[in-house]
Amino acid sequence: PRILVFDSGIGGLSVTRCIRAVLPGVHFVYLADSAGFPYGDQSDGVVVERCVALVEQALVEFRCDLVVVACNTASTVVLPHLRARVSVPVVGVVPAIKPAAGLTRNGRLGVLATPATIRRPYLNRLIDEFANHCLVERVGHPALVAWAEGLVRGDPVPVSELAGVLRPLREAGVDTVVLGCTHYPLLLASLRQALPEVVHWVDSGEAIARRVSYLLAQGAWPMAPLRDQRAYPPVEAVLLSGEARERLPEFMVELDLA
Ligand code: DGN
Repeated sequence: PRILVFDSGIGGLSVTRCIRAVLPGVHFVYLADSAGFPYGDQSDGVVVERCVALVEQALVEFRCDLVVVACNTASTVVLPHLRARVSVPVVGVVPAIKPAAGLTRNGRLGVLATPATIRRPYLNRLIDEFANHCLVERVGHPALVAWAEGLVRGDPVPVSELAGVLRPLREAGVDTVVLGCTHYPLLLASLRQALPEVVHWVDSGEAIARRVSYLLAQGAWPMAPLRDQRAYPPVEAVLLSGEARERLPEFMVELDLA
């Protein structure tokens, strides 16, 4: 089978890495709407229109069996529209509030996401449903995705500025932080450095990987385990514009996706 993983930028590569860890034989096409990045700044209508058009086009071109919208910001608005238009299963991503609420020991949770995701009512619904026994501190900051994108160019993450962004989480004394944006797992080393007292950093990658694996099994694509890890098919990446496109191949090697 072939899976189309879609994001506005390189964040979905963190999700691709998780899916590939459980489904090593699968072919991946990674599509980043780097020409439309960042989605957090666009209206819902623009995000829906771009995502639907790009995914439809990519499905025709690459004939994939399943789509993963590996972007929290887009998933909140685009999934019903996409499902109405394409005939393959579509998997979206939501912030991992539920598992995080099960992991915290002191009942203090941090949620780190794009400003758009933090503003959306569905985040409050998730918190009401799964974490109403917790004190939840939300931080939505636009710089984090830009820093993650900078990794492709080899730019170091400014850890002291990052610590500044994370200050409300430190002051709230959180022991568990939800990474509610797919770019953020790429910043994990710097996040740990900036906020060493946090015990659990929880993202949605593994849950998505389980969902994808379940759906592929339903569709009767039995997956033979690969004996030789070096036989993984490389991820085919398509970026729509920008500097990242030129530098991506090296970065994919770093992420072990090439
Ligand atoms: N990776 C996207 C997310 O998970 O929300 C954010 C990227 C963006 O365009 N802001």
